[in-house]
Amino acid sequence: SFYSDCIGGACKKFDDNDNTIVAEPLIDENSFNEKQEDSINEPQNRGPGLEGMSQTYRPNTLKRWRPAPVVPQISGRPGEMGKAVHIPPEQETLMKERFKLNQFNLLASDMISLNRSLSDVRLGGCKQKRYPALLPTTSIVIVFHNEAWSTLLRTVWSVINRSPRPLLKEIILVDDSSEGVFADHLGKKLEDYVAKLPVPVHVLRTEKRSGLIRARLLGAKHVQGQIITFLDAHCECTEGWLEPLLSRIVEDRKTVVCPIIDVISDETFEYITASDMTWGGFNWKLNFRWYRVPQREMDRRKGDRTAPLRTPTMAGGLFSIDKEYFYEIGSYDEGMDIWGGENLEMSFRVWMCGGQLEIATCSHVGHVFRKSTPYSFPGGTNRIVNHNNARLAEVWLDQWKEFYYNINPGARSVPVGDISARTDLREKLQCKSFRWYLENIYPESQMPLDYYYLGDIRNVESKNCLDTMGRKSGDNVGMTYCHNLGGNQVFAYTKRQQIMSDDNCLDASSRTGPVKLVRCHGMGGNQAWMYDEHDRTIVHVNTGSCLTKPDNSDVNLPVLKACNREEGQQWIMNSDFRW
Ligand code: UD2
Ligand code: MN
Repeated sequence: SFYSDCIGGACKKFDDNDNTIVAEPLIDENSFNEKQEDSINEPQNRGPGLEGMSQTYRPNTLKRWRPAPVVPQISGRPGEMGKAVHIPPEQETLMKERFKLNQFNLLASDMISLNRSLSDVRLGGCKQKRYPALLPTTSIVIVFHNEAWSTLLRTVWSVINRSPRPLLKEIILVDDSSEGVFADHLGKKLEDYVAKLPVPVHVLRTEKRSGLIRARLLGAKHVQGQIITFLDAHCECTEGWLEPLLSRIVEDRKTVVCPIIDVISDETFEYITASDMTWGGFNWKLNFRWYRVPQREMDRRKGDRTAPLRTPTMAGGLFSIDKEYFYEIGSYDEGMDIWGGENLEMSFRVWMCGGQLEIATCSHVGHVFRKSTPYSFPGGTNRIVNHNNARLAEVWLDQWKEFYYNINPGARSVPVGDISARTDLREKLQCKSFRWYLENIYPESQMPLDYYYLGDIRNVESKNCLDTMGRKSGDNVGMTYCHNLGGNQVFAYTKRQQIMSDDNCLDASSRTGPVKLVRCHGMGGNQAWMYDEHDRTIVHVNTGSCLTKPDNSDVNLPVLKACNREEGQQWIMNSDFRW
């Protein structure tokens, strides 16, 4: 089973409850295996030295490394080997109370060892892989706002325990002005705690809440390693996670590499492996989404599932990047606040400006995906996310920004601020167009490369418009009065003869059947429609039937019928929007 929904943000339900409960986390400081350095066995997955790489990394800056030892299982502790933790019924009330603090099962997290063992989830082929004997060092940057102590420190411990020590320069924790109980827990005590760790760990604090983007920029400034690796504050790194990331960057320093992001259940903290057959995409609303890897990418990799996967976008939280390249390519947009948008912005920028974005399928890191956000978005969630997305749309999407604004008209009225520094950057780096990106990197995109029309679809007789009514794949498309606001009434008529709204396409499977919204498959079939501008008919190619206004106005469901040239089968696809 793998996680296939959008991550957070606009896909989350937001909860404005006050956090008033103090969690008492269980801390253990045991069992860092100091024997790592003087292990006598030659490492299994360390290959010969690295020839011809001195162009990018001077060999004397690279480190000889050995794989980190396997973290031993602490018997009797809950959650070992990534197993689920079940809370006894008598603690259910407490569990629910604590859940609200972080929007995950904090009680369960606090019961699990900070050093918990996980199983080796890699594909067999990954375990056989050899990596260069010399690799660059990395600094791990983890930003957080109101994070729980146990998840934050379990992230830190999993990095320490599962990274080859010579490659781990330091861990940089950036506290983005945590408040209340989180400020208490993570106040002075955090510095005290990390001072005892066997790896240099630095704690930085933002002066005021700055959001994850600017907090990461602060962390990056202090990085001393050659490669920056970003992680969220509720992750667990598994065996062999780091070598695939670093070795890809050594091969090509303009590569930005993500691990497979596995799922740590927000309910039980069970470690659930994600599919290596999904990659990152996005929809019209500019939500990051996982989609199935198309056959063409499997073919490029010659069917080898252990080979790095070129992904159109990244989820955003977990990736490695060469430090110099991070700045060369424009780090982040400092005008973005709190949360959201920076992941797609970086994805488009990297691809369009000469880099590449990959998922190293041999690297697995778990992450607690939450259904709603525990922290505040000062100024309003929609306002912030719309602001960030509008900035990226204005700078990178060219004409395709209209898909975003049409489906999410609220974003038009949010001020984007000054974007000149970012448009200058695009100019300076001589980045390619969004059309180039759609043609070469993401032809499967939900934003169609070629389309005839984007707007509402109006019936001549009833004067009503097609409307998705916000329904999901498999439901019938609806019809209602035309509101001229876009949103659920925006459709694109594409060169591939689809009539699409975001991820879904109009789809009919019989000559008199209902017309449904179905996930676009791009293969014609039941989703091919011919619009005749002269007759104004929308003909279903497979059946030859015509899209027809609903028979009866209380049903509001358009149907397919034999074509009859009447006005109920005439549609207008040229209305101008009035904003
Ligand atoms: C995903 C990414 C996240 C980020 C986000 C879009 C993964 C696994 N996660 O959302 O990294 O790219 O999409 O922006 O790919 N934080 C702060 N200050 C804030 C808000 C958040 O420091 O004002 C921290 C937060 O504590 C966490 C990190 O930023 O460590 C990411 O936030 P999240 O976990 O709420 O985001 P997530 O995983 O839903
Ligand atoms: Mn997260």
